[in-house]
Amino acid sequence: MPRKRIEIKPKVEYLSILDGDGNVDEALDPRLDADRSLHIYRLMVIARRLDERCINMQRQGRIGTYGPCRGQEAAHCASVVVLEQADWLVQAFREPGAAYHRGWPLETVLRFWGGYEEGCRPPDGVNDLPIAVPIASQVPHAMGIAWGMVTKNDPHCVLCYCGDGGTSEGDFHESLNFAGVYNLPLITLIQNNQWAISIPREKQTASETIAQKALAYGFDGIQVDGNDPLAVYVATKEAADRARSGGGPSLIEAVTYRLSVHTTADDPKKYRTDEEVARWEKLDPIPRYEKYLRTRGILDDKLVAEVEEDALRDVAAAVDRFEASREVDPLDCFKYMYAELPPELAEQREEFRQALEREGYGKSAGGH
Ligand SMILES: Cc1ncc(C[n+]2csc(CCOP(=O)(O)OP(=O)(O)O)c2C)c(N)n1
Repeated sequence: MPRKRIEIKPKVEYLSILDGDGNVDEALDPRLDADRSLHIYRLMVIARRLDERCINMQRQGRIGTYGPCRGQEAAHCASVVVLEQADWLVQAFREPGAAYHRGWPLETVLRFWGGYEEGCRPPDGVNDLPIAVPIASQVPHAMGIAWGMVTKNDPHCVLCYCGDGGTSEGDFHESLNFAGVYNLPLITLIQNNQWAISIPREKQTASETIAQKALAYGFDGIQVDGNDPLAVYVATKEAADRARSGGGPSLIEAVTYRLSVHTTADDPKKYRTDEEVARWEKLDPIPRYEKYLRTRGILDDKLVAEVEEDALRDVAAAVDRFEASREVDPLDCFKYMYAELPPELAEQREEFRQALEREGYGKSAGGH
């Protein structure tokens, strides 16, 4: 009847390759080729410009509530690029650059935040789930897809995003537990942006890191500087290679910061200080990465201007297409969840249809 220590193999690596000023650790630099390096940069710039435009559009009443990704671009833009076409992406709600990389037209992202069902439709042939706002719902969905892959001997992987707040949901724990037991090809990337609306990271968990939670489920977790595209890329690439070769799941904690509002319905001044924001502004991933690319001779003033111009043009064109194609049937919101509507929803649908008819919906020019 001894009292003894059970030896486990604790391992939580921390990875950072670019420092706060954009200087690289040569030994860890993955030296991505110029095309791939620039592609990540372009994704980050497009995500930022779309983000800015969406906030303005929400303020003008042209879309609904929007959740910005400002400051977090590296976490999704540098991780999504490791996916192969047949891998699956399960988005949360702050990853427009990832969707764009996977082939989602920007106007589809606008449609989601505009409240149109069409915003949930992935382009044909793209193995992605739509944006999902229910917190941590992404993880069991991704885990289920990964389990499907194992049962079908499909040698691909699933990348799933979740927030730090999401790690306090049962969905997160149940899915990681299952993924560990069945050795699933699941990569869960936590965007630890320090706040879940007004709840700080330290009120979500007493763990020193979120990454270490993987150890309890029998696999590895790594914490990376989430504002460092190179560290995010390397950690996700290793996780994807491992998953595709039968090595099982990974948990990546990307330590980042939400520089903007939680959503357009939120006032962060009520719960965090300007000093905190200013500290993180200095670690903005875009200028850091820009400096690195310049040092490598991949980027110069001319190309920066071109990337900016292209991003603004693409976003503006997407806004035009979004606003030119808003003729949808409001009853669509009943259309996709069930093959056959349960009686109470059938009743609601009928009530809604009658209300629209009474109000003459669709009879006047422009419809709605
Ligand atoms: C299941 C569920 N509960 C509550 C909410 C309301 N809600 C929206 S965002 C949010 C905080 C999420 O924080 P985190 O997971 O850290 O992600 P972040 O928004 O910071 O990216 C909450 C509670 C929700 N969307 N879904």
